[in-house]
Amino acid sequence: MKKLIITAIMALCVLTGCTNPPAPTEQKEVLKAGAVVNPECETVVDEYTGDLDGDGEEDSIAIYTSAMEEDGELMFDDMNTWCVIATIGGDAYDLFCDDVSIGEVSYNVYENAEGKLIISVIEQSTAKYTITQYSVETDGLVKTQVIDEQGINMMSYSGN
Ligand SMILES: [Ca+2]
Repeated sequence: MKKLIITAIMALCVLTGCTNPPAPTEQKEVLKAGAVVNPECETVVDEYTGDLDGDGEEDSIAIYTSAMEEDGELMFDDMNTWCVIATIGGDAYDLFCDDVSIGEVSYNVYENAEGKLIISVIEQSTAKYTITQYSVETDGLVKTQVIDEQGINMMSYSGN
Protein backbone atom coordinates (compact mmCIF):
# COMPACT_ATOMS: atom_id res chain seq x y z
CA MET A 1 0.00 0.00 0.00
CA LYS A 2 2.82 2.38 0.99
CA LYS A 3 4.58 1.62 -2.32
CA LEU A 4 1.39 2.37 -4.25
CA ILE A 5 1.01 5.79 -2.55
CA ILE A 6 4.64 6.73 -3.28
CA THR A 7 4.21 5.61 -6.91
CA ALA A 8 0.98 7.63 -7.17
CA ILE A 9 2.70 10.74 -5.73
CA MET A 10 5.64 10.34 -8.13
CA ALA A 11 3.26 9.90 -11.08
CA LEU A 12 1.36 13.01 -9.99
CA CYS A 13 4.63 14.97 -9.75
CA VAL A 14 5.62 13.92 -13.27
CA LEU A 15 2.17 14.84 -14.61
CA THR A 16 2.03 18.23 -12.91
CA GLY A 17 5.68 19.01 -13.48
CA CYS A 18 6.47 19.54 -9.80
CA THR A 19 9.86 17.88 -10.21
CA ASN A 20 10.87 20.44 -12.82
CA PRO A 21 11.32 24.09 -11.84
CA PRO A 22 9.07 26.40 -13.82
CA ALA A 23 10.65 27.91 -16.90
CA PRO A 24 11.84 31.47 -16.33
CA THR A 25 9.30 33.97 -17.56
CA GLU A 26 9.44 37.72 -18.01
CA GLN A 27 8.44 39.60 -14.89
CA LYS A 28 5.14 41.33 -15.56
CA GLU A 29 3.05 43.46 -13.28
CA VAL A 30 0.13 45.85 -13.69
CA LEU A 31 1.14 49.31 -12.54
CA LYS A 32 -1.20 51.11 -10.13
CA ALA A 33 -2.14 54.72 -10.78
CA GLY A 34 -1.76 57.47 -8.19
CA ALA A 35 1.81 58.64 -8.73
CA VAL A 36 2.92 62.05 -7.51
CA VAL A 37 6.03 63.85 -8.67
CA ASN A 38 8.92 63.49 -6.23
CA PRO A 39 9.31 66.97 -4.67
CA GLU A 40 13.12 66.67 -5.12
CA CYS A 41 12.60 66.44 -8.88
CA GLU A 42 11.71 70.00 -9.83
CA THR A 43 13.28 70.20 -13.27
CA VAL A 44 11.38 68.94 -16.30
CA VAL A 45 13.94 67.45 -18.70
CA ASP A 46 11.53 66.38 -21.41
CA GLU A 47 7.78 66.09 -21.94
CA TYR A 48 5.63 64.42 -24.58
CA THR A 49 1.93 65.02 -25.08
CA GLY A 50 -0.34 62.87 -27.23
CA ASP A 51 -3.27 60.51 -26.97
CA LEU A 52 -1.74 57.38 -25.44
CA ASP A 53 -4.92 55.38 -24.70
CA GLY A 54 -6.96 56.27 -27.80
CA ASP A 55 -9.77 58.10 -25.99
CA GLY A 56 -9.28 61.34 -27.92
CA GLU A 57 -7.91 63.20 -24.88
CA GLU A 58 -4.32 64.36 -24.49
CA ASP A 59 -2.04 62.35 -22.20
CA SER A 60 1.57 63.02 -21.28
CA ILE A 61 4.90 61.55 -20.30
CA ALA A 62 7.42 63.69 -18.47
CA ILE A 63 10.94 63.16 -17.16
CA TYR A 64 11.98 65.08 -14.06
CA THR A 65 15.37 65.36 -12.40
CA SER A 66 16.72 66.81 -9.17
CA ALA A 67 19.44 68.59 -11.17
CA MET A 68 18.81 72.32 -11.24
CA GLU A 69 18.75 74.33 -14.43
CA GLU A 70 20.87 77.45 -14.85
CA ASP A 71 20.87 79.52 -18.02
CA GLY A 72 19.25 76.68 -19.94
CA GLU A 73 21.88 74.13 -18.80
CA LEU A 74 21.18 71.24 -16.42
CA MET A 75 23.69 71.26 -13.54
CA PHE A 76 24.10 67.55 -12.78
CA ASP A 77 25.74 66.22 -9.61
CA ASP A 78 27.40 62.80 -9.48
CA MET A 79 24.09 61.49 -8.11
CA ASN A 80 20.72 62.83 -9.24
CA THR A 81 17.19 61.62 -8.73
CA TRP A 82 15.23 60.96 -11.92
CA CYS A 83 11.49 60.35 -12.25
CA VAL A 84 9.34 59.46 -15.24
CA ILE A 85 5.61 60.04 -14.84
CA ALA A 86 2.97 59.10 -17.41
CA THR A 87 -0.45 60.74 -17.09
CA ILE A 88 -3.02 58.72 -19.03
CA GLY A 89 -6.76 59.21 -18.82
CA GLY A 90 -6.27 61.53 -15.84
CA ASP A 91 -4.34 58.86 -13.89
CA ALA A 92 -0.65 59.37 -13.09
CA TYR A 93 1.71 56.39 -13.29
CA ASP A 94 5.18 56.26 -11.79
CA LEU A 95 7.30 54.65 -14.53
CA PHE A 96 10.64 55.38 -12.89
CA CYS A 97 11.90 57.15 -9.78
CA ASP A 98 15.40 56.45 -8.52
CA ASP A 99 18.82 57.89 -7.85
CA VAL A 100 21.09 57.63 -10.88
CA SER A 101 24.87 57.81 -10.47
CA ILE A 102 26.60 59.61 -13.34
CA GLY A 103 24.03 58.70 -15.94
CA GLU A 104 20.67 59.52 -17.37
CA VAL A 105 17.14 58.31 -17.97
CA SER A 106 15.29 58.51 -21.26
CA TYR A 107 12.11 57.08 -22.79
CA ASN A 108 10.68 56.01 -26.12
CA VAL A 109 6.99 55.92 -27.05
CA TYR A 110 5.95 53.78 -29.99
CA GLU A 111 3.26 51.55 -31.45
CA ASN A 112 4.56 48.03 -31.86
CA ALA A 113 3.86 45.80 -34.87
CA GLU A 114 0.57 44.66 -33.25
CA GLY A 115 -0.56 48.28 -32.85
CA LYS A 116 -0.07 48.23 -29.07
CA LEU A 117 1.28 51.43 -27.52
CA ILE A 118 4.58 50.87 -25.70
CA ILE A 119 6.52 53.21 -23.43
CA SER A 120 10.07 52.07 -22.72
CA VAL A 121 12.18 53.67 -20.02
CA ILE A 122 15.96 53.39 -20.32
CA GLU A 123 18.33 53.98 -17.42
CA GLN A 124 22.03 54.06 -18.21
CA SER A 125 24.72 54.93 -15.72
CA THR A 126 28.20 53.90 -14.66
CA ALA A 127 26.99 50.72 -12.94
CA LYS A 128 23.46 50.08 -14.24
CA TYR A 129 21.66 49.50 -17.50
CA THR A 130 17.92 48.84 -17.43
CA ILE A 131 15.12 48.88 -19.96
CA THR A 132 11.57 48.65 -18.68
CA GLN A 133 8.61 48.46 -21.05
CA TYR A 134 5.08 49.54 -20.23
CA SER A 135 2.27 48.52 -22.55
CA VAL A 136 -0.90 50.58 -22.39
CA GLU A 137 -3.74 48.09 -21.74
CA THR A 138 -7.41 48.62 -20.95
CA ASP A 139 -6.80 47.75 -17.26
CA GLY A 140 -3.77 50.02 -16.94
CA LEU A 141 -0.06 49.84 -17.68
CA VAL A 142 1.58 46.43 -17.79
CA LYS A 143 5.24 46.53 -16.81
CA THR A 144 7.85 44.20 -18.31
CA GLN A 145 11.48 44.28 -17.22
CA VAL A 146 13.37 43.71 -20.46
CA ILE A 147 16.96 44.36 -19.34
CA ASP A 148 18.13 44.60 -15.74
CA GLU A 149 21.92 44.81 -15.66
CA GLN A 150 23.26 45.77 -12.21
CA GLY A 151 26.83 46.18 -11.03
CA ILE A 152 28.20 46.62 -14.51
CA ASN A 153 31.10 48.76 -15.68
CA MET A 154 29.53 50.98 -18.35
CA MET A 155 32.33 51.88 -20.71
CA SER A 156 30.42 54.26 -22.97
CA TYR A 157 26.99 55.28 -24.13
CA SER A 158 25.77 57.99 -26.41
CA GLY A 159 23.48 60.51 -24.80
CA ASN A 160 23.35 63.96 -23.25
CA1 LIG B 1 -5.98 59.80 -23.96
